[in-house]
Amino acid sequence: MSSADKNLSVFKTEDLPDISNKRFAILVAEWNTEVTEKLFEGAYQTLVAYGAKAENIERGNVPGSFELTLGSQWFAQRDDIDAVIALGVVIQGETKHNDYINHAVSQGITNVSLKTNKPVIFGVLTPNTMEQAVDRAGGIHGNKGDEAAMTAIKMLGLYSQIAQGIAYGKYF
Ligand code: RBF
Repeated sequence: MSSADKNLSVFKTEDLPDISNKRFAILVAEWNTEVTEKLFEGAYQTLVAYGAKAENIERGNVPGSFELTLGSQWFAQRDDIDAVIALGVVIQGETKHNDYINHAVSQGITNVSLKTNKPVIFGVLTPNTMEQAVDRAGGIHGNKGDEAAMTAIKMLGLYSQIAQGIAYGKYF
C-alpha cells in the first residue's frame, strides 16, 4: 500500500500506554473550518476511545495554521500538558502561501517539540484540492485527526518505555 492510499484511521494498536491520567491540548486552525472541525472531532474521539478523560482534553483555536506554532508552544510549556496536537488545512492549489505556511509550521512545531521535550503533533493536511482534504477528514482516506491523536498516544508510550529502560520493541 502506498502512503497515498493509507487510511489515516487504521493503525496498529498493540502496546498502547495508559493515557487515563494524561493531559492533551488540541489546537484547531480556523481556516477551512468545515474540515478542521472534522479533524478536531477525529482527534478528540480517538483520544477518548483509547482512554483519555474528556476533562483532560483542552482545546484552543488559532486564526490560521501559521499560528499553530505559537499556540502549541503556549500549551506545551505548561507543566501539566503531556502532548499537543496541532490541526490545520492548507490547500496547496489555492495559494503560493502554502509553501511558506507549511514549511514554517512543520519547522516551528518541530522546534516546539524539541524545546519542550513533548510530543507536538503535526496534524496539518496539505492537499492540492479541497476534495482531497475532505477525503482525509473523515472521508474515504480516513481522518488525519485520528492519526494525529494516535501519534500523540504512541509517542507518550515510547517516551515512557525509554524512560523506564524497557523499550525493547518487537525483536527481543
Ligand atoms: N491558513 C490556513 O490554515 N490555511 C490556508 O490555506 C491559508 N491560506 C492562506 C493564504 C493566504 C494568501 C494568506 C495571507 C493566509 C493564509 N492562511 C491560511 C492564514 C495563515 O495561516 C495566517 O493565519 C495568516 O497569514 C496570519 O498570520
